[in-house]
Amino acid sequence: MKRGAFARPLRIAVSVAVLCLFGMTACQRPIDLQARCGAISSEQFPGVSVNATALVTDREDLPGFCQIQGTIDPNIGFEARFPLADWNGKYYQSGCGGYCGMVLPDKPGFSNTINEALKRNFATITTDAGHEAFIGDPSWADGNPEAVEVYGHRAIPLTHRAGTDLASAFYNKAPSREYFGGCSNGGRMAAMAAQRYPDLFDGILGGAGVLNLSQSGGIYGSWVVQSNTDENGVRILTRANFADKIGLLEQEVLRQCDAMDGAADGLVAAPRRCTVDFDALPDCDGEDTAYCLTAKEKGVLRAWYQGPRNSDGEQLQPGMPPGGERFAGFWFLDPDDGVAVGNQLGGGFAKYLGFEGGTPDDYTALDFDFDTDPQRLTRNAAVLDALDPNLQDFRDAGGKYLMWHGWADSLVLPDQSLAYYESVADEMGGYEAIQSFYRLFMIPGHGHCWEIPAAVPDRFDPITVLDHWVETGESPDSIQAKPRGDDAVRMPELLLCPHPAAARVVEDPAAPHAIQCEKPTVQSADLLGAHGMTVDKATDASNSASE
Ligand SMILES: [Ca+2]
Repeated sequence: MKRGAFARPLRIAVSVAVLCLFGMTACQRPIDLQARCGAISSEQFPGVSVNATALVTDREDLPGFCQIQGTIDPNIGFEARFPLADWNGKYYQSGCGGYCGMVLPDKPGFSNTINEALKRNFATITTDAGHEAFIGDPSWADGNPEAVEVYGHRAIPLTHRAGTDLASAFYNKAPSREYFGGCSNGGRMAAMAAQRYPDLFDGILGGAGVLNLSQSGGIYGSWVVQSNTDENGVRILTRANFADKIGLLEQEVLRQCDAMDGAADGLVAAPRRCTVDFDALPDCDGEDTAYCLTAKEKGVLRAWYQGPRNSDGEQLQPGMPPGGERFAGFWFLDPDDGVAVGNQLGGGFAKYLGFEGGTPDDYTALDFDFDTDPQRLTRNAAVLDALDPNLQDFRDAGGKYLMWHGWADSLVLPDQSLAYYESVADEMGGYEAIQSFYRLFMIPGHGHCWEIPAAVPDRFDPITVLDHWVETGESPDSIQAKPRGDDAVRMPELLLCPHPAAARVVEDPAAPHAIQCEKPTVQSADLLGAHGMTVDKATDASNSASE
């Protein structure tokens, strides 16, 4: 925001002034954006190679836009989409998921995508973060520290410079607001933007951030793969043998865990309070059907939900959150002809990004040693992990940061966002002190970045929420989540609350069954303790909230 606001408008102002000297018509005539689109490819932008431009006006789902494709130094593939009419004056830059490597401008929804911003008339850009590969494959990182640093965080300012230069030239006007939005690895990039580049963006969206990528990829990722592999190296739970059992498992977990948050309402809102008893599920005696689990299957589930431990029984990471069964199935059950994306993401981390000095060529996640290897995951921690709790510069620059994470996310554990939010609160004076610029919404029943439908309403428009926050300064006190049209959900809508507030039914005869967000009481503070925070801190939050 700030840096660009000084540098570029000067150049633009000069060029407009020169045009005006030669005749007023140049000053008054609206810019012909269709002509500008083609002309962009013949202009020079520092560090940018424009390879192709096109006018796209035949998309039924999108407003007409100028499509600009090219490369940003050192090797960042990008696509920018600038609306041809009714530009809202603002810029939106998306992150990318997994290990990136693909330019995905037409990915649907709000996760690491640009079309939803384009529909709202933003000038948009998305990138591959500096290398070409399938998003589950990190082998490009081997022997390429520059690419790792670009992927880790440098792609953020390099893309910002290029994207805002292009937009400023295209519209002959610098953007009035600049936003970043990402989920999963894009959520990690969002945190990096707030931590390392605090003056670039007026607003940041960060969902399901894999903030501690080293431990998440190395420890949790390896644990999920190892737990689900037998002594012959064969995967135990697969799509073919277990996908039909997910419904049974999901129902049983809901039965056991729903009421643990204080309300039997179809929401598992406090999954860390619930230790699932898998013995309650029917055993397969003889015939293996969709209505029973084998002893081996139960063994995998116990390990998955228990989470990584070393041989002393020390807990290294949390386990899968109860309530995330359908999502665990989506991410970790291998199809017949390949490896599920979740297994790829975890399986490759230690090998290509985690260990100092690399690994033998035949290393796999099955070789990860939970006693000795966690402390070896240092190779790229400094450039990949987004854990700096000091957001003072971002706050002082006026930035707003909207973060969310699903309580049913079994791919990127939700505890990461809670732990980071708590660390920022600790660093910067408590929850009340950071709510003016940084809010976290934990979403019961929400999986990972809306990639597959949830059992509860979990859809909202984060761009509009953030934009309203930035433009008005009014922090979002709640968010109404709704189902997508074709989602089969257990309730019509869901009220999301900024942590540590929680949704509560209002005890008001005039408004029966109304729900609102309430700051924690002593009782809910105990609930928060179960979410992975200490009870003392949560109680402190309730005390300060009542002052
Ligand atoms: Ca409940």
